[in-house]
Amino acid sequence: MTVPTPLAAAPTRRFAPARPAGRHRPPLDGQRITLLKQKARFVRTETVRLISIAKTGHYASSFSCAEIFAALYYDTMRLRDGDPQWTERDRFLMGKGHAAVGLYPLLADHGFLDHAVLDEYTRLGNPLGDHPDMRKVPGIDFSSGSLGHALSAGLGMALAARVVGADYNVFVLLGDGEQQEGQVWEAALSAAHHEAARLIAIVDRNQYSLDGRVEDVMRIEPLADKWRAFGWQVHETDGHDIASLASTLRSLADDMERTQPAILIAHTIKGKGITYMEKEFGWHLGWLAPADEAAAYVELRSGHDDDA
Ligand SMILES: Cc1ncc(C[n+]2csc(CCOP(=O)(O)OP(=O)(O)O)c2C)c(N)n1
Ligand SMILES: [Mg+2]
Repeated sequence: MTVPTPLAAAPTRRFAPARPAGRHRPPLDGQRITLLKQKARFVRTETVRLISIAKTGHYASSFSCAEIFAALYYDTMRLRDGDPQWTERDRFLMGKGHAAVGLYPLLADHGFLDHAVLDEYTRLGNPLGDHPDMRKVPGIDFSSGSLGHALSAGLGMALAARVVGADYNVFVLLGDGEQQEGQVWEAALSAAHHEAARLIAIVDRNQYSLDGRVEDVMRIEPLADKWRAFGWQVHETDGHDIASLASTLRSLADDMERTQPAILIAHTIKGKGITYMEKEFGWHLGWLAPADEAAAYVELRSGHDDDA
């Protein structure tokens, strides 16, 4: 006889109240898109600025998900400025924690931490490290850096919401190289089994990991089919097309009928925004000398990153 666990016995919809007012958003019109593009550019310029303080960092990994960060933090997620512990907030976990340098400026922008803290990025005693620490940084929901764990942790948070009757969404950003971690697939199985519909994963499908093309290191395609076979609802979009990204994320966040977890495969370019970094895996970790840094600002501000 099969004895259902309390979680398995709890269909998601029974625990999903109507979306409260906190999730009303303005129309996704030209003005809104312009704002989101500006925020993505802010992620890139701040990434350059902070890495110049640390003198090493993950430019390319942050650049590929700049639009994803912008869409989540300025359009999709339910957040309350200045209140990083708000219990009703949507959660965000980064499997690819090494790109946290691009996220910290957004946390400061939302009043979760003081802007001055950014200016001391990675210095001794500063809470902001190359990888995010939930015990030190307000607004970080999960400490990451060791690839592969965030989806399992996010699933736990999604199931916890069901138990307490909360309706927050849990977003988990995964790298495409991170898809090679076995733990990701245990979480995938488990989330589908438990019908964790409020769990929304996003894959930054930038084609590269640390030391080469993902397909050369260890093949992950056909990726969408794999997730579908694991019982997930799968979507794909251009991860630099902010309008498409934001509208897809809105529909995933607001879909109260879905009974499966959902995943958005966002096709991106590693290093997007600085021509010589694009698709060049050598820039996974690096440092721009001052003259190159000045040129990087010029290129980023010229709108090269804005052409999606
Ligand atoms: C468990 C684990 N193994 C290895 C590493 C070293 N590492 C750091 S980043 C990285 C590549 C990640 O590639 P991907 O997930 O595609 O991220 P992105 O391209 O967005 O930087 C690796 C292997 C790690 N952080 N954790
Ligand atoms: Mg990658």
